[in-house]
Amino acid sequence: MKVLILGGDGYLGWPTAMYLSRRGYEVAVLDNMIKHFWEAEVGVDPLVQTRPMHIRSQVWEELTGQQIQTFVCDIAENPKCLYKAIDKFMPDAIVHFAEQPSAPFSMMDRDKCVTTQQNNVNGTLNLIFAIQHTNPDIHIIKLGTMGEYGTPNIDIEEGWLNVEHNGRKDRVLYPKKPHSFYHLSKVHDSNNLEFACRAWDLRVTDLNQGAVYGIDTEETKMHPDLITSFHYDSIFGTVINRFVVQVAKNLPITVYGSGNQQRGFLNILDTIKCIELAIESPAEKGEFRVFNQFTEQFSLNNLASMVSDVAQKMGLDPVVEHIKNPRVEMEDHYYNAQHSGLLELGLKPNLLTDSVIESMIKNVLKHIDRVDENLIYPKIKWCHKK
Ligand code: USQ
Repeated sequence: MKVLILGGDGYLGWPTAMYLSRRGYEVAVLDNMIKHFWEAEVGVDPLVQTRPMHIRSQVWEELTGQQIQTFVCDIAENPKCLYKAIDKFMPDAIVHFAEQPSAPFSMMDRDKCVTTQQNNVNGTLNLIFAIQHTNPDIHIIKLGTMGEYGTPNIDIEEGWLNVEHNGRKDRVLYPKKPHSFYHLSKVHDSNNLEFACRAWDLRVTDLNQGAVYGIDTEETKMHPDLITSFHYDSIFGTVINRFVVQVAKNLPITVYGSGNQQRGFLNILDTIKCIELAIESPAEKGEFRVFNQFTEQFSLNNLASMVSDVAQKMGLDPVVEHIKNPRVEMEDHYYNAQHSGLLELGLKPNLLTDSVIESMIKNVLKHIDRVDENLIYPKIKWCHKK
C-alpha cells in the first residue's frame, strides 16, 4: 500500500514515515520546511538539530534498502505541486500532518494567527481539492486535536453528537469550544473535511489527538541521523516533553495556573500505531470518521508530580512552580472524553510509566548542554491587555 505523508519532515511525520516503510508500506514524504523558518523567527531550536529530510531519506535507504521518496512542496501556497506529487506517487492514503502545530505561536500576534490559519486551513482545502481532482478514493488521515473540543461541561464524544431538539433527533458534529486560534484552525479543517465527505464522497479519518510526548521510536534509534525534532521551548514544546527537560536541567517544573487542567495524552509510539490502524481500516466513501486519539487523561498537577517523583528517584532535585497562566483556559473543569474507537481497532496503549519518564530524562541528559534556559518560561500571553 502506498502512503504519502504531508509534513513528513516533522516531529511526528518523520517517525511515522520510517515506521510504515519498515513494515512494507511504500512511503513518500512531503514538506515545505517552513517549520524551520518559524523556529528561527521566534528564536527557538529543537533539543538536537535534525538532518535535512532528503539526507534522512538517503540514510534510511542505506540502512534498510527501503526508499522513502521526498517531495518539497508548500501545499498551502502552491497547490499545483501537491497535485503533481499525488499524480506521480498515486497514494492509497494521505496522512496530513502539514500544519502549524503550536497554540502559543498562533496567539503571538495578528501576523502569526493569520499565518497559522492560512497555512492550516488553505493547506487542507488544497488537499481536499487535489484529491477530488486526482482520485477521490484516496483515504485522508488528518491530524486534528483534542483541543478542538475545549473543556465542555458535558462528556466529549468521538466527533459526533446525537441531539434531540423540540422532539426531533439528528446527529451533528460535536460543538467545539477550542483554546486558541491554532486549535480553531483545526476546527475549520474538520468542518471543511466533513463537508467534502458529504459533497464529494471523500473518505476521511480525523484523528483528534491529545498532547504527544516522547523523544524516540525504534526507527529513530537506528542511526543518529534519523532522530526526529524534539522541542522543549514554551512555543513548540508540549507539556510532558517540557517538564522532562526542566527536571533534567534542574529548572522548576512550570505548571500554568492551578494545575487542575485536565488533558488527554499519548506516547509518540501510539500516535504512529494509530495512523497505521486508521490506514488499515479506511473510512467508507462519504464517511467523515472521527477518533479521539489519546490513551490517558491527567491533570497538569498529576503530571508534575509523576515527573518530579521519577526525577527525585534519579537523584535530581525537582521543584514544582505554579506560574501565572499565560493562556485563557479553564483551570477547574469537568473532563470526560470518549476514546474507544482506536482501542476497538486494536490499539494497545504505551502508558506513561515511571520507566518511560526515566528514559526520557536520561535521553535529555545526554544533550543537556543544548538546553537553553531562556526558552523555558512562556512569554506569549493569550490576553495582551492583562
Ligand atoms: N502547560 C503547563 N506548563 C507548560 C506548558 C503547558 O502547565 O510548561 C499547560 C497548558 O496551559 C495546557 C496544557 O499544559 O493546559 C497542555 O499544553 P501543551 O502546550 O502541551 O498543549 P497544547 O497547547 O494544547 O498543544 C499541544 C500541541 C498541539 C496539539 C495539542 C493536543 O502543540 O499541536 O494539537 O497539544 S491537545 O492538548 O489535546 O489540544
